[in-house]
Amino acid sequence: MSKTALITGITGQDGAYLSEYLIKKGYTVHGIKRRSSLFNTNRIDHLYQDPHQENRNMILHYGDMTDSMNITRIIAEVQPDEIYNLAAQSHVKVSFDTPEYTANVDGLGTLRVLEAVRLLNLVSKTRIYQASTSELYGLVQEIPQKETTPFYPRSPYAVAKMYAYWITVNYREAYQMFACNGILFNHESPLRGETFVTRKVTRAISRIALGIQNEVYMGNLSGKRDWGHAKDYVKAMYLILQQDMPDDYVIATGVTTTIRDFICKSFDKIGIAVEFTGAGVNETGKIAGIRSEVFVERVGETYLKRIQNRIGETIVKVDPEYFRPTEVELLIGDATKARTKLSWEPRYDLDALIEDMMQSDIKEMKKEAYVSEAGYRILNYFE
Ligand code: NAP
Ligand code: G4F
Repeated sequence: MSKTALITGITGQDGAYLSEYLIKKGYTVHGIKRRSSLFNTNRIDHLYQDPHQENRNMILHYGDMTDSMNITRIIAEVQPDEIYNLAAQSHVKVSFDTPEYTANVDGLGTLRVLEAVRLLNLVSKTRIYQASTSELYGLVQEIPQKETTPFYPRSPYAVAKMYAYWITVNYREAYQMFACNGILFNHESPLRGETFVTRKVTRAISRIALGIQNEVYMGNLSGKRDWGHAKDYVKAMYLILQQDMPDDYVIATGVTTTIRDFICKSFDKIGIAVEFTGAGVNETGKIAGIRSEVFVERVGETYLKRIQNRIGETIVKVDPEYFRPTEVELLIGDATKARTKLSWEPRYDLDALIEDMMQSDIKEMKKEAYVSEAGYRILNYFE
């Protein structure tokens, strides 16, 4: 018998990779998507099946984490073996602007899922994965961070996720639910939302290389993150729900890197050397040199002269608008428990992650460059 999974947040980065992974494993995957005035399913369109098709293994339901009745009805209809609760207002900076909404979706949303499973008498059938986060460690109390490290959240997002973490533990202990927290450190991919730092950087670099954008404005460049690939991390989610006993696990690579170094490494992928000088809001990054053969191979000869003419120019600047009222300065995880108990091993290191993201964004942005150049040629023709 194939298993049935319900994924909240199926239209997000992790939802997309997890759906693909579970479908390949023979699951029937149900997902909750929000109503939107624009299409919001582009990450999962390749998995979509027409509702008139028989024996579908991918089914979408309209829903929202703020609507208890809707969540309960969907769980009642789907009768899932596994629920992956990934839906969240997941942007830390945005949570300072929308703290109540973030608490409602990220904190109470988790309670709504757990309580629905309990009220529908699905406790013995349904296993629940809660998308917990390394943001819980915030002002870190231990280096590296592991399952036993005390939490010190530093944003409305992290505080909401702290409620979600403990209500998951509480329902496990109070009602013997198979409910687990995956405490995942930052994980990225070509599908990462465009306003998270890694994707913002790989997109901006691609656009700068192709002459669509002149510079990029960043926030805190000294923050350190433990970045893995989302493809590796969704496998951990699955493994966490396949164990004999429910438990909580840290998922991380154990390597930490500054935002500044991430930027340099990403530029390096296309042969551009960037040099940073100054400090704080006055820190800037300049083009220090270009390895032409690498640039031509990765970006194309057409764009080489333009970028060579920019050597010495500032292309990275700091805008304090991107600073957070309270920052998480250092995250580095110790995933020993996951490695030993789940036999989880990440396949991607940071270099392979950046390679994947840069290749994808260069390809994507070339389409944009081509369209804008074609438009420019048409305009010139008519002038
Ligand atoms: P993401 O790309 O931002 O996706 C979030 C998903 O939640 C989207 O499908 C979004 O729908 C949905 N959503 C937001 N508000 C909702 C609401 N009110 N009702 C229903 N759905 C709603 O996030 P992600 O990177 O895939 O992360 C998945 C989960 O893991 C999140 O809970 C995040 O907080 C957590 N997490 C992420 C990381 C990481 O580094 N990526 C690390 C630790 C934990 P739309 O597409 O319509 O916006
Ligand atoms: O990419 P970020 O926005 O991710 P952040 O805040 O670490 O949160 C992500 O990872 C968490 C896991 O630890 C998830 F729970 C959460 O849902 C989300 O997926 O920022 C990373 C770092 C921060 O220190 C930030 O201040 O990059 C710094 N940064 C510097 N300039 C910037 C920018 N962040 C963004 N988004 N944009 C900038 O221009």
